[in-house]
Amino acid sequence: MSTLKEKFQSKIGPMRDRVQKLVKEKGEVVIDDVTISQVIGGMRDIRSMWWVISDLDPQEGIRFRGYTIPDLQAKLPKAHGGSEPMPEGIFYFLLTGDLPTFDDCAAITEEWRRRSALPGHLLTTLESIPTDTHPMTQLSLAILSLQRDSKFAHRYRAGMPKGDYWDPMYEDVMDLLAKLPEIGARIYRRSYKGGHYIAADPKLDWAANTAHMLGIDKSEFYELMRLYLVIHSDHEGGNVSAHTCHLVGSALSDAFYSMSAAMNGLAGPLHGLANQEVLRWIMDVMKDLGGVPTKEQLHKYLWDTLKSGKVIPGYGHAVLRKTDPRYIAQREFALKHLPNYDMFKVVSDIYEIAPKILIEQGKAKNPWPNVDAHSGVLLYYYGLTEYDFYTVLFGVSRAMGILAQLIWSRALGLAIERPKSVLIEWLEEQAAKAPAPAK
Ligand code: AMX
Repeated sequence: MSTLKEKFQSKIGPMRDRVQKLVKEKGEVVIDDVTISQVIGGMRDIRSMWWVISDLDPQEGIRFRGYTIPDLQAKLPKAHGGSEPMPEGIFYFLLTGDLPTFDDCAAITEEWRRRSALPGHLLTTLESIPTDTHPMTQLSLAILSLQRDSKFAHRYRAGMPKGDYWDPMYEDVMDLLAKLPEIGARIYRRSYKGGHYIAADPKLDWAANTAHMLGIDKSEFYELMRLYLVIHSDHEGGNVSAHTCHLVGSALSDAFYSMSAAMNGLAGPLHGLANQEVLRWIMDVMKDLGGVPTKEQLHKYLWDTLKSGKVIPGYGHAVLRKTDPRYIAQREFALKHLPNYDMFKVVSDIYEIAPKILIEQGKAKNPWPNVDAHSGVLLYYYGLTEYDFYTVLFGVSRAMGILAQLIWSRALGLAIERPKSVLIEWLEEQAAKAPAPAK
């Protein structure tokens, strides 16, 4: 058994005890009220899901098991010669709650390398998809095709006690994470590089190998991939991709069904696809205005975007009410590595102007940028210019968080999700019964 698996197993018992005690002794404690607006408005902010591995504060942003992004940039192991944290480390940390050593990370790199070979039926599936199909559709189909080999599904069919569910789930998750970089790179190379694939380099870590198989062998881009794959990994449980994975998995669908479904949600323009939309919008700005616009031109362009009924992509958030720390981490990377890049200047100018305009417009509850407002410019700078592909990289990273949670969900025997839906007549009845508001 691998060290990571043993370490995880040692955490299950204490957490099961903690949950059982809480439910047995305090299960009836009321923790939230729900309004009609929340029911109609996307269930916003209703506290109704337990997430083990991260928590999102509206003001300060994401904390991964209590640690901020700068904390983790300082504490997680770095690849030799690098200064950004390794994704192997965030996965270890999210799953176990313990900070890994460099050797722990290296063991995961090696384990994922061993599990990384793509089966023939996945390659056949990919080859059957027209290359102009959106990369996210290709990703979802590729992941789903791996379901054939799910260890969880096979063990469940053979009959397995509930207490063992976590074990084959862990195995499936490790298989899937190991294969995702090559799946992503294949989608990229077949869609944009004529199907000329690049073999993995066994000497490289998971993130650097992703960069290498995409065809960008620059140490700075390796560093960007490490940072990118760490910061996109998890954003608590209520966002569309995380919640989808959680919901589908709650029916005891395996990791491949759950992850493929999650990617279909990530592909929405209000969620992960926003990173592609940001780049497309910036390219339009620079094309329409003949290069880097003046601030006055940008001001007008932003208003024109809003007046045409579109959103400003990369701005706003369902939970956050401040600039996303994932944006800040990427901005710092840009200030260090590409401070004079024209497109970075446009991104910075938008950061200066867009919040004021959104505040003036008065609709968006959060006028500040989210993670997607900055990721595209970094990828573009290093030569990854095909922005329709960007959400695939988001998905490769997001897999680490939502699949770590999925293992926990099976380890804890969490129930099938089944919230109660209601009819408009019932809501109107509740409204009629409520006391009139004080004048
Ligand atoms: N530009 C223009 N209008 C915006 C806006 C933006 N960036 N963000 C919010 N609004 C509007 C909403 O469309 C809504 O308008 P409506 O009343 O006419 O329907 C109003 O402001 C209130 O919305 P909200 O409560 O502030 O946001 P929300 O929780 O409903 O939605 C989000 C959040 C992210 C979907 C929204 O801010 C948005 O569409 N942003 C642009 C797309 C984007 O960047 N998505 C990525 C989010 C991060 C991620 O998941 N990867």
